[in-house]
Amino acid sequence: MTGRFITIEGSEGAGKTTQLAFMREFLEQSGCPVTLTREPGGTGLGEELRALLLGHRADGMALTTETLLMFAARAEHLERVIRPALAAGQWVLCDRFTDATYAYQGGGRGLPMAQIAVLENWVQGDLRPDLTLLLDLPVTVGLARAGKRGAADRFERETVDFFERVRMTYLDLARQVPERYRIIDAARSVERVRVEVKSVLAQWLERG
Ligand code: Z5A
Repeated sequence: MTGRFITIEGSEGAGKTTQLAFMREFLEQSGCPVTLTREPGGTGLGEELRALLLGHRADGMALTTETLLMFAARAEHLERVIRPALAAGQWVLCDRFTDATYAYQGGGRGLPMAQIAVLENWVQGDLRPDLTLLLDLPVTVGLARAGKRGAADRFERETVDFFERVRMTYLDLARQVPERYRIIDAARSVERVRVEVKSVLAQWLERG
Protein backbone atom coordinates (compact mmCIF):
# COMPACT_ATOMS: atom_id res chain seq x y z
CA MET A 1 0.00 0.00 0.00
CA THR A 2 1.26 3.48 -0.80
CA GLY A 3 1.37 5.92 2.10
CA ARG A 4 0.24 9.54 2.26
CA PHE A 5 2.26 12.70 2.04
CA ILE A 6 1.19 15.51 4.38
CA THR A 7 3.02 18.82 4.66
CA ILE A 8 2.68 21.66 7.13
CA GLU A 9 3.53 25.24 6.22
CA GLY A 10 3.33 28.70 7.69
CA SER A 11 5.36 31.79 8.28
CA GLU A 12 7.68 32.44 11.17
CA GLY A 13 6.54 31.20 14.62
CA ALA A 14 3.30 29.69 13.29
CA GLY A 15 3.57 26.65 15.58
CA LYS A 16 4.34 23.94 12.99
CA THR A 17 6.75 22.01 15.21
CA THR A 18 4.32 22.14 18.13
CA GLN A 19 1.37 20.86 16.04
CA LEU A 20 3.42 18.19 14.24
CA ALA A 21 3.93 16.37 17.54
CA PHE A 22 0.13 16.25 18.03
CA MET A 23 -0.43 15.20 14.41
CA ARG A 24 1.98 12.32 14.76
CA GLU A 25 0.29 11.15 17.97
CA PHE A 26 -3.20 11.38 16.43
CA LEU A 27 -2.24 9.52 13.24
CA GLU A 28 -0.41 6.76 15.12
CA GLN A 29 -3.41 6.31 17.41
CA SER A 30 -5.54 6.01 14.25
CA GLY A 31 -3.31 3.15 13.04
CA CYS A 32 -1.25 5.11 10.49
CA PRO A 33 2.53 4.51 10.66
CA VAL A 34 4.28 7.89 10.57
CA THR A 35 7.61 9.16 9.25
CA LEU A 36 8.21 12.67 10.63
CA THR A 37 10.72 14.79 8.77
CA ARG A 38 11.56 18.37 7.77
CA GLU A 39 12.92 20.67 5.09
CA PRO A 40 15.47 21.84 4.47
CA GLY A 41 16.96 18.71 6.06
CA GLY A 42 15.70 15.22 6.75
CA THR A 43 18.90 13.45 5.62
CA GLY A 44 22.57 13.70 6.66
CA LEU A 45 23.48 15.77 3.63
CA GLY A 46 20.21 17.73 3.84
CA GLU A 47 20.93 18.74 7.44
CA GLU A 48 24.39 19.95 6.38
CA LEU A 49 22.78 22.02 3.63
CA ARG A 50 20.26 23.33 6.18
CA ALA A 51 23.10 24.53 8.44
CA LEU A 52 24.64 26.29 5.45
CA LEU A 53 21.34 27.85 4.35
CA LEU A 54 20.26 29.07 7.79
CA GLY A 55 23.69 30.00 9.16
CA HIS A 56 25.30 33.40 8.88
CA ARG A 57 28.35 32.08 7.04
CA ALA A 58 26.09 32.27 3.97
CA ASP A 59 25.02 35.93 4.46
CA GLY A 60 24.75 37.49 1.02
CA MET A 61 24.27 34.13 -0.76
CA ALA A 62 22.90 34.63 -4.30
CA LEU A 63 19.19 33.87 -4.63
CA THR A 64 19.82 31.31 -7.37
CA THR A 65 22.32 29.51 -5.12
CA GLU A 66 19.87 29.54 -2.20
CA THR A 67 17.08 28.12 -4.35
CA LEU A 68 19.25 25.42 -5.93
CA LEU A 69 20.51 24.36 -2.48
CA MET A 70 16.90 24.08 -1.24
CA PHE A 71 16.16 21.80 -4.18
CA ALA A 72 19.43 19.87 -3.76
CA ALA A 73 18.43 19.09 -0.17
CA ARG A 74 14.93 18.20 -1.44
CA ALA A 75 16.24 15.85 -4.13
CA GLU A 76 18.25 13.97 -1.48
CA HIS A 77 15.27 13.93 0.88
CA LEU A 78 12.92 12.57 -1.78
CA GLU A 79 15.35 9.88 -2.89
CA ARG A 80 16.44 8.65 0.55
CA VAL A 81 13.47 9.30 2.83
CA ILE A 82 10.17 10.44 1.30
CA ARG A 83 9.76 8.11 -1.69
CA PRO A 84 10.96 4.97 0.18
CA ALA A 85 8.68 5.76 3.15
CA LEU A 86 5.65 6.29 0.89
CA ALA A 87 6.43 3.08 -0.98
CA ALA A 88 6.53 1.24 2.37
CA GLY A 89 3.05 2.55 3.27
CA GLN A 90 4.22 5.20 5.74
CA TRP A 91 2.41 8.48 6.30
CA VAL A 92 5.07 11.11 5.72
CA LEU A 93 4.60 14.26 7.81
CA CYS A 94 6.93 16.94 6.52
CA ASP A 95 7.67 20.29 8.18
CA ARG A 96 7.76 22.53 5.06
CA PHE A 97 8.23 21.43 1.43
CA THR A 98 8.21 23.11 -2.00
CA ASP A 99 5.41 25.55 -1.08
CA ALA A 100 8.03 27.12 1.22
CA THR A 101 10.27 27.75 -1.80
CA TYR A 102 7.36 29.50 -3.57
CA ALA A 103 6.64 31.53 -0.41
CA TYR A 104 10.20 32.46 0.67
CA GLN A 105 12.35 32.47 -2.48
CA GLY A 106 9.42 33.41 -4.75
CA GLY A 107 7.16 35.73 -2.69
CA GLY A 108 9.74 36.84 -0.12
CA ARG A 109 12.80 37.31 -2.32
CA GLY A 110 11.17 37.83 -5.73
CA LEU A 111 12.38 34.81 -7.72
CA PRO A 112 9.97 34.24 -10.65
CA MET A 113 7.49 31.49 -9.77
CA ALA A 114 8.00 29.93 -13.22
CA GLN A 115 11.65 29.20 -12.38
CA ILE A 116 10.62 27.43 -9.18
CA ALA A 117 8.04 25.44 -11.15
CA VAL A 118 10.78 24.19 -13.51
CA LEU A 119 12.81 22.87 -10.56
CA GLU A 120 9.70 21.43 -8.91
CA ASN A 121 8.85 19.42 -12.02
CA TRP A 122 12.44 18.29 -12.52
CA VAL A 123 13.14 17.21 -8.92
CA GLN A 124 9.70 15.86 -7.98
CA GLY A 125 8.22 14.60 -11.23
CA ASP A 126 4.51 14.13 -10.49
CA LEU A 127 4.90 13.90 -6.72
CA ARG A 128 2.94 16.55 -4.77
CA PRO A 129 1.68 16.49 -1.18
CA ASP A 130 -1.73 14.86 -0.69
CA LEU A 131 -2.65 17.39 2.00
CA THR A 132 -1.09 20.66 3.17
CA LEU A 133 -2.00 22.40 6.42
CA LEU A 134 -1.27 26.12 6.31
CA LEU A 135 -0.93 27.60 9.79
CA ASP A 136 -1.80 31.22 9.13
CA LEU A 137 -1.33 34.11 11.56
CA PRO A 138 -0.48 37.82 11.53
CA VAL A 139 3.24 38.34 10.93
CA THR A 140 3.76 40.38 14.10
CA VAL A 141 2.23 37.63 16.27
CA GLY A 142 4.52 34.97 14.73
CA LEU A 143 7.62 37.14 15.04
CA ALA A 144 6.87 37.86 18.70
CA ARG A 145 6.64 34.10 19.38
CA ALA A 146 9.83 33.31 17.47
CA GLY A 147 11.65 36.24 19.09
CA LYS A 148 11.43 34.53 22.47
CA ARG A 149 13.68 31.72 21.23
CA GLY A 150 17.06 33.46 21.18
CA ALA A 151 19.55 33.89 18.32
CA ALA A 152 17.90 34.54 14.93
CA ASP A 153 18.91 32.51 11.84
CA ARG A 154 19.46 34.01 8.36
CA PHE A 155 15.71 33.98 7.53
CA GLU A 156 14.51 35.12 10.94
CA ARG A 157 16.46 38.37 10.51
CA GLU A 158 14.33 39.39 7.51
CA THR A 159 11.99 42.42 7.62
CA VAL A 160 8.29 42.47 8.47
CA ASP A 161 7.59 43.32 4.79
CA PHE A 162 9.43 40.15 3.72
CA PHE A 163 7.28 38.02 6.03
CA GLU A 164 4.10 39.81 4.85
CA ARG A 165 4.97 38.77 1.27
CA VAL A 166 5.65 35.20 2.47
CA ARG A 167 2.25 35.10 4.17
CA MET A 168 0.40 36.50 1.14
CA THR A 169 2.11 33.98 -1.17
CA TYR A 170 1.05 31.08 1.05
CA LEU A 171 -2.55 32.36 1.05
CA ASP A 172 -2.44 32.70 -2.76
CA LEU A 173 -1.13 29.14 -3.12
CA ALA A 174 -3.94 27.89 -0.88
CA ARG A 175 -6.50 29.68 -3.05
CA GLN A 176 -4.99 28.20 -6.22
CA VAL A 177 -5.12 24.58 -4.96
CA PRO A 178 -8.03 24.51 -2.48
CA GLU A 179 -8.46 20.72 -2.77
CA ARG A 180 -4.98 20.19 -1.26
CA TYR A 181 -4.83 23.02 1.28
CA ARG A 182 -6.52 23.56 4.64
CA ILE A 183 -5.98 27.00 6.19
CA ILE A 184 -5.89 27.01 9.98
CA ASP A 185 -6.04 30.16 12.11
CA ALA A 186 -2.82 29.74 14.11
CA ALA A 187 -3.13 32.94 16.15
CA ARG A 188 -5.24 31.06 18.72
CA SER A 189 -3.99 29.06 21.71
CA VAL A 190 -1.97 25.85 21.18
CA GLU A 191 -4.96 23.84 22.40
CA ARG A 192 -7.51 25.47 20.06
CA VAL A 193 -5.21 25.05 17.07
CA ARG A 194 -4.63 21.43 18.07
CA VAL A 195 -8.40 20.74 18.15
CA GLU A 196 -8.83 22.14 14.62
CA VAL A 197 -5.79 20.29 13.25
CA LYS A 198 -7.18 17.07 14.69
CA SER A 199 -10.60 17.72 13.19
CA VAL A 200 -9.11 18.43 9.74
CA LEU A 201 -7.10 15.20 9.88
CA ALA A 202 -10.09 13.18 11.13
CA GLN A 203 -12.30 14.45 8.27
CA TRP A 204 -9.56 13.78 5.77
CA LEU A 205 -9.06 10.23 7.09
CA GLU A 206 -12.80 9.60 6.86
CA ARG A 207 -12.82 10.65 3.22
CA GLY A 208 -10.38 7.78 2.63
N1 Z5A B 1 12.89 27.80 3.83
C1 Z5A B 1 12.97 28.44 2.60
O1 Z5A B 1 13.30 29.62 2.53
N2 Z5A B 1 12.69 27.72 1.47
C2 Z5A B 1 12.35 26.41 1.50
O2 Z5A B 1 12.12 25.80 0.45
C3 Z5A B 1 12.26 25.77 2.79
C4 Z5A B 1 12.52 26.50 3.93
C5 Z5A B 1 11.88 24.33 2.87
C6 Z5A B 1 13.72 27.00 8.22
O3 Z5A B 1 12.42 26.56 8.41
C7 Z5A B 1 13.75 28.18 7.29
O4 Z5A B 1 13.95 27.74 5.94
C8 Z5A B 1 12.47 28.95 7.28
C9 Z5A B 1 12.03 29.05 5.82
C10 Z5A B 1 13.22 28.57 5.06
N3 Z5A B 1 12.75 30.19 7.82
N4 Z5A B 1 11.98 30.95 8.37
N5 Z5A B 1 11.46 31.74 8.92
P1 Z5A B 1 11.88 26.06 9.82
O5 Z5A B 1 10.49 25.61 9.59
O6 Z5A B 1 12.76 25.07 10.42
O7 Z5A B 1 11.98 27.33 10.74
P2 Z5A B 1 10.88 28.28 11.21
O8 Z5A B 1 9.83 28.69 10.28
O9 Z5A B 1 11.72 29.37 11.74
O10 Z5A B 1 10.11 27.44 12.24
P3 Z5A B 1 9.70 28.01 13.63
O11 Z5A B 1 9.79 29.46 13.81
O12 Z5A B 1 10.49 27.18 14.55
O13 Z5A B 1 8.23 27.90 13.66
P4 Z5A B 1 7.26 26.78 14.00
O14 Z5A B 1 7.87 25.42 13.96
O15 Z5A B 1 6.18 27.06 13.10
O16 Z5A B 1 6.84 27.09 15.50
P5 Z5A B 1 7.09 26.33 16.89
O17 Z5A B 1 8.56 26.00 17.09
O18 Z5A B 1 6.12 25.25 17.06
O19 Z5A B 1 6.66 27.50 17.84
C11 Z5A B 1 7.39 28.69 17.93
C12 Z5A B 1 7.23 29.27 19.38
O20 Z5A B 1 5.87 29.65 19.56
C13 Z5A B 1 7.53 28.25 20.47
O21 Z5A B 1 8.09 28.94 21.55
C14 Z5A B 1 6.16 27.68 20.83
O22 Z5A B 1 6.09 27.23 22.15
C15 Z5A B 1 5.27 28.88 20.61
N6 Z5A B 1 3.93 28.55 20.14
C16 Z5A B 1 3.57 27.58 19.23
N7 Z5A B 1 2.24 27.59 19.04
C17 Z5A B 1 1.74 28.58 19.80
C18 Z5A B 1 0.41 29.11 20.03
N8 Z5A B 1 -0.65 28.60 19.39
N9 Z5A B 1 0.28 30.14 20.88
C19 Z5A B 1 1.36 30.67 21.51
N10 Z5A B 1 2.63 30.23 21.37
C20 Z5A B 1 2.82 29.21 20.51
